[in-house]
Amino acid sequence: MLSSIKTMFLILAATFTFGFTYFCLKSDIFQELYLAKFNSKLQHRQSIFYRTNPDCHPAEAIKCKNELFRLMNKLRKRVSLDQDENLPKCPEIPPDLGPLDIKFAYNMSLLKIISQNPNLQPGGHSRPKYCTALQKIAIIIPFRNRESHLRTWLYYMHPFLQQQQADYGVYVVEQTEDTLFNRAKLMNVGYSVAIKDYNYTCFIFTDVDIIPMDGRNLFRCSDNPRHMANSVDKFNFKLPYNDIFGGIVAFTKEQFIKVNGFSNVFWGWGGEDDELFQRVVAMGMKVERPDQTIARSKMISHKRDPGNESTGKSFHLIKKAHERLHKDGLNSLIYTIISITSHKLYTKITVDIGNGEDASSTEGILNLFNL
Ligand code: UD2
Ligand code: MN
Repeated sequence: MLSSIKTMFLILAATFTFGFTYFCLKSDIFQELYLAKFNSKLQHRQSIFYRTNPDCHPAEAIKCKNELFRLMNKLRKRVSLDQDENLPKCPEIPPDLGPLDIKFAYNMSLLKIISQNPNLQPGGHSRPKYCTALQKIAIIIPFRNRESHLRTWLYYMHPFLQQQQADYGVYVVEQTEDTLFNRAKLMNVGYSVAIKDYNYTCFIFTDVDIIPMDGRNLFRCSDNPRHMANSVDKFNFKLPYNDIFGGIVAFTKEQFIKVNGFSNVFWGWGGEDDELFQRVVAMGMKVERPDQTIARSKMISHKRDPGNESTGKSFHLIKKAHERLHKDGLNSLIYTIISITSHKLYTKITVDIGNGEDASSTEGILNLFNL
């Protein structure tokens, strides 16, 4: 009798321990704790790296940067992105897509967004469960001081991308210094980091404040670079001018390399998008755009951010876009990664991209590129 009570007790205890362990492993809290530990390890590695490589700071850092990447990626790769390659291909057009109700009134908490997206992997990655996606997409967002916009973006865009059966990762690229914002250079940094993270085939560069209003606006790359913010409420759902190329653009890896990425010398608001358009044309490509009804999008209304004033120099720069193309872009990109951290909803890249001193005057910029 005593021994059967003992056995029952043991079975109960074992079931409880097993159940509890399973629950912990699955739960958000555990995953968050795991990530926090993982991130602190990452930062620790970085600080050791900088201590033991005192010369490794800004400008001449290309060699060191690669070494640092190698170290950090070794750790980050532990968060597995392996996929079962035997799954069937996903359909060209995912099912059940249509108009979406987008309102900016919510005060979204990160925890709520996390709980609504249980299938996300650390770093804001996701891919369809039952099929192999047609493209592997990195979403790159330039960022500084727009926390509430980012929350709104994450709230709407994770479900949007998952509905589209996308295999994707979200990269938020934050400029650390208080100096003039450089959206284009941040995009180049996002591309350079993401390409080392996973075998992405498509790069979508998007503002943090634009949300598509229809699931049929497929976040995909095509035979030519795509402009996907061609029907924004702010512009009455029309193109304000023909060559506009701002807001959201999509490039395959090959297309982005062909144009040498964005220019790095556009500090402050404006012009960098038009310059990229010129690069696309100069390299013999066309710009594609989705149907304007399907591409309807909402932009969160906002004032110009402090630190993103227009310098009035972009006009001169755009004029010389063709000449600068091969010397200014991915192949001349200089930056220092401060940290790369895997949040549940996105990968955050904090970066020092300099302060544009080399480009503090139009003459300075033109001299820099011998123009
Ligand atoms: C337009 C373009 C945008 C860009 C910009 C000129 C459209 C729909 N949008 O948007 O793509 O070409 O003009 O540079 O055509 N940001 C921060 N913090 C800052 C400043 C900017 O996070 O302090 C980021 C953020 O992702 C933002 C983006 O940069 O959405 C563009 O800046 P903006 O929203 O101030 O520019 P906007 O709305 O005039
Ligand atoms: Mn905006």
